[in-house]
Amino acid sequence: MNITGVYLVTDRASLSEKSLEDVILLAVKGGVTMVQLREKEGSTRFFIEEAGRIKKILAPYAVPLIINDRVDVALAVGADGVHIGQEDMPYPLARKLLGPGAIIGLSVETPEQVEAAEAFDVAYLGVSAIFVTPTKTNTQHHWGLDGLRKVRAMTHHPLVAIGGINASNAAEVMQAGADSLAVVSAICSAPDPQQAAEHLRRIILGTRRAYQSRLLTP
Ligand code: TZP
Ligand code: MG
Repeated sequence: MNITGVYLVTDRASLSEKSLEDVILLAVKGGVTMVQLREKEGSTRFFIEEAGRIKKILAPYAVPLIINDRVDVALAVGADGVHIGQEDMPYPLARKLLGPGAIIGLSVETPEQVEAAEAFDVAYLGVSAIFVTPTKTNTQHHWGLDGLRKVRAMTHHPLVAIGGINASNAAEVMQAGADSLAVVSAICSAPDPQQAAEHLRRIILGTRRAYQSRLLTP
């Protein structure tokens, strides 16, 4: 699994006037490569129904659907994977239940957690949170760009950076070692989610091109 590009993480509270389904469709048209459905409130029944609707929206674009926290919901709808935190189901159990083909991402908030994740065959580490963000106020630790560089040096797992990322800092987060940028408000709250996704995608492509030309320059 190639973990690169713009990764949309959903949050109903961050929506302005568009529905979540509309925002997801526009974001995917703008080039988002992964979508994580994150429903912190509401019933299990609603989560499953919503996940089924979003799976249908994503299918024609071959964009994977990742379920936040809930392995049961991922299994129920046949999602592509789950994103788990340090207080969710332990990684080995999630892998056992979902099987070898599932995309499983794991949040890391401390260097010790990065080290412990070396034993796991995760698809990516969610480096959380890079910056302070009003979208999630209970984040304990902020890695900053230096912290992200340290994580990059500690692990070979692909890194998805999350927390306070937007078009104004996306390039420096990529340069600090992220493979993918996960955003909530930069897309969910944008007046034009498609344009917002396109803008982030272009920034990521730009940093990759700069990196490749450095590699090719003798
Ligand atoms: N996990 C760590 S920070 C965060 C999550 C879900 C919220 C990121 O939101 P935003 O709006 O992209 O800063
Ligand atoms: Mg969680």
